[in-house]
Amino acid sequence: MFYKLFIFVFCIFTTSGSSVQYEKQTQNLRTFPDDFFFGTATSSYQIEGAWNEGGKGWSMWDQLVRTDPGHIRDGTNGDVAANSYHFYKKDVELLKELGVSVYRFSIAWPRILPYGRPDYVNPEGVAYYNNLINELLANDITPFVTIYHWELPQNLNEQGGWLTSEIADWFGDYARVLFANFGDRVKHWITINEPHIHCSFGYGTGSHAPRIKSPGIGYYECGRNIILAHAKAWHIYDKEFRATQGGVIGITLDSTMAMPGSNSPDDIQGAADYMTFYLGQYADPLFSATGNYPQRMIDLVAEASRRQGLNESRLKPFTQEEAKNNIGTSDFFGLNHYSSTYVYRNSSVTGIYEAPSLNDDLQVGTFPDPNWYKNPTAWVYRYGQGLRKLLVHIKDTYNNPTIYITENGFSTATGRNDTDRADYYREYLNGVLDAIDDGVNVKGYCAWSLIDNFEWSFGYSVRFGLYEIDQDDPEKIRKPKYSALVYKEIVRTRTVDPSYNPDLATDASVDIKSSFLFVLAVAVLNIIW
Ligand code: PNW
Repeated sequence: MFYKLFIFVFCIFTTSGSSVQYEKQTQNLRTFPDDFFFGTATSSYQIEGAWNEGGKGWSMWDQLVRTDPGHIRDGTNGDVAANSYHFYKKDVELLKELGVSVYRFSIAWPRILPYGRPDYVNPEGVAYYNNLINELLANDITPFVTIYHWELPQNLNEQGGWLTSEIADWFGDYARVLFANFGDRVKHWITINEPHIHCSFGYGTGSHAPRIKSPGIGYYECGRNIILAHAKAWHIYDKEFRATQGGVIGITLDSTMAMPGSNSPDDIQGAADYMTFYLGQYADPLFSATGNYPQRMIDLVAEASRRQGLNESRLKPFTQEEAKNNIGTSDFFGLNHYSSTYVYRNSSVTGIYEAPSLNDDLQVGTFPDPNWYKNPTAWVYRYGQGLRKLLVHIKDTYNNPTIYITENGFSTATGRNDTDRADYYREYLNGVLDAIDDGVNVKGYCAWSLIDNFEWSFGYSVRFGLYEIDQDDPEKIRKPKYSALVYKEIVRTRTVDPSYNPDLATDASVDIKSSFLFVLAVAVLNIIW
């Protein structure tokens, strides 16, 4: 009788997952400051699904996947994705489980304004985001809301989208609807996600919606209009809402960290120019005292345009009035960062790029360090010191702004034993600790991404989630990966302990259902026995 009880109790213990084999190292681990937050990030098209439910209009991504499905690597789309439109409470449960205090998500413009303009506001769309925001706040999680993460209403795309300057007004009017509806509870706004990637992929190479290939003209026009639209939304918030709502509003820029491939002056200048073209193009108008593009970039594009026989530069500097309106219009520096690169400039790159294009204007080549680890699925090379260098670069170039890291993450294929992603997070968060020691004013970090999601033109073939989702599962059950357990411990201890090695197989949160069934089976056997 007693031995049966013993076996029963033993089984409960071995399946309940409470046995994490881990003892904290005694060495002195650095701690993240008290005012530094941890969070995770997602975006609406990549997780929500419900593409034609609840009164939502079409976005230019809905248009792309319906008219050109073969363009997506695995032929999939965001029609259902993680189904967060219906399962948003599951996402909030994960955030609780991770112990993070911030959730960065985006609002789908056509879910709020199905035709893009504010003459009709969709009540079901407003209700959905109200529910999500209220659920977050009820769980003590601060919403960081991205107003635009690449889901332009198709209607506005057909009227010129980011290639028309009218979009500054369209965007401002949309942002005002969000401030009016959600600003009583949302105190952190991000206007636009990654202008560089959006303009480069959407209007340069054409690999993202709206698939326009114009790398030397459309790309720059898109970027210019994005800056104007951002500034418009900031001024609307500042004038009409800040006094009563008391929040902050900024932009999220992406940047790779570029380093010279050698000590040659050409490589050094090439790496500096790379940072100027990719980051400075967007950061200088908002964070420098000129309110305009970096002079070096203005000169280089003007020179190339002249050589090409054009009457004016393809990069149109902001007018004095516009520049004045740009200055200081980001309350914080939102930063997305994934990877680093080495840069060279010599005669071998002359004339190799399609012209006109940013690449041709910039005239550099890039290569990774062969020692940087990379998962075969994507472009992300792991080099945590790159993030440190980038943070220091921003501090030194833009007068030490408050920085929030709004995305950072690593790609893998499917599978939950993602020790390489966990190593990535450890390495990059150590880079952040180094940057804090360097005096950088970095105040928060969001891991990209909470859950596996629709990775744009790669579909679901490339995964960035801390939690895995089996795309064939209609319930879209979210299961933690090894990296989720590691991130959770970093958040809990506010340190990066290299020796923490959780046991994915016995973690309590992994598969409560199946361990419960096992215990039940043992109990039943016990009774029969
Ligand atoms: C970001 N690059 O895009 C986006 O904000 C997310 O929507 C996306 O899922 C995530 O990063 C992962 O890709 C990027 O080539 C896409 O350097 C490409 C690059 C950087 C960011």
